[in-house]
Amino acid sequence: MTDLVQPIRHDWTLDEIKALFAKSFNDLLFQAQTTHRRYFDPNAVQISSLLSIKTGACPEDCSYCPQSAKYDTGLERERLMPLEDVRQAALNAKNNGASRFCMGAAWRNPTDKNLDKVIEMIGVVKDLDLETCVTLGMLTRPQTKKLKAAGLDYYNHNLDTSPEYYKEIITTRTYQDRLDTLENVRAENINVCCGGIIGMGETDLDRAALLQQLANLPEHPQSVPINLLVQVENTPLYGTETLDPIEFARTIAVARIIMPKSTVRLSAGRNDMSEEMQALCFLAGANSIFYGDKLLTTPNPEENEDLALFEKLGINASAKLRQDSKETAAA
Ligand code: SAM
Ligand code: DTB
Ligand code: SF4
Repeated sequence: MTDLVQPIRHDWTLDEIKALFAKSFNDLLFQAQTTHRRYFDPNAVQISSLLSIKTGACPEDCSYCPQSAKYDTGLERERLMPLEDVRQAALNAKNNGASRFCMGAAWRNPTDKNLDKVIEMIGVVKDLDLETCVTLGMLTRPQTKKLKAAGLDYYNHNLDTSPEYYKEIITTRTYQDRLDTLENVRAENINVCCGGIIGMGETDLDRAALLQQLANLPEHPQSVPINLLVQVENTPLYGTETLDPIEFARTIAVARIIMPKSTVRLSAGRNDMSEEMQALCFLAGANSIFYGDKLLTTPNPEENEDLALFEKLGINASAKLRQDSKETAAA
């Protein structure tokens, strides 16, 4: 192992992470790409499609989110989607080439009744031979047990930002609440999908501290979504100064270096990114995207644009990124 490729560690100090961010960009990208090639096929990118199964009217106050009931973003409040509509959306995603289907609900946490309905949805998606992921808010241990029994492959629950900046962004649940849910998911051996949002007006130090939190979890999340804030009118973060694209690429590179075996997803925000910037993010070690013309409520690039970009870059859409992973075991 060269010292460019770091072992799996859970004791990253903030100074070490800051030192990675401070490297010359070429050196940082070289290290990230070298790390990436140690564990992954460098030309394979996993693609997941998203569906909002319950949109809007969320009681939480996440200041980035168009689905919070506290902000008037013009979203219609919707009820939980009927099972047949979910099946149809998953079938479309599969026919378009997605390997994983992620369902999101605008809840603080699911009620047990709602969880049973989501479990039926997981069943119909699995019957289509797609990997399943859900993001439903906070979960108790009995709820994670039920999801495991239903065969759920991934649970998405983000830390969003650094512990320090967190209170500027959300007041209705704590950082510790998030860590507790992640622990419940891990305890059932469900793959963890956990990352954050950058471009929310946080400092360089906050970005380093978010990555430190992720890398120092007891296990690295199997999937790490790095979202660029999608600015939605009438949310408190609308009008935040936009993040320098080079800083975004650096964040992907540092995530790749310190969580070498995790899938790093270039997540929300691609609609505002040039092809060159996305190519830079793949070079920095991103190896997953959200695929399909809609995220949960906001636009994402059209499928044909993504396929054309993959073609130009010689990237293959692939469900299998590496041999030795818990992820492939779950697939
Ligand atoms: N309500 C559940 C929760 O918050 O855990 C699940 C759905 S929530 C929309 C899932 C994640 O989407 C959030 O944790 C956040 O990281 C991301 N997200 C929401 N709004 C976003 C935005 N405007 N830009 C980027 N990411 C966003
Ligand atoms: C994640 O990290 N990003 C996705 C997913 N997990 C559920 C959500 C992005 C949402 C962007 C804003 C919207 O479309 O509502
Ligand atoms: Fe609700 Fe999730 Fe949006 Fe926060 S991020 S307001 S919890 S839907």
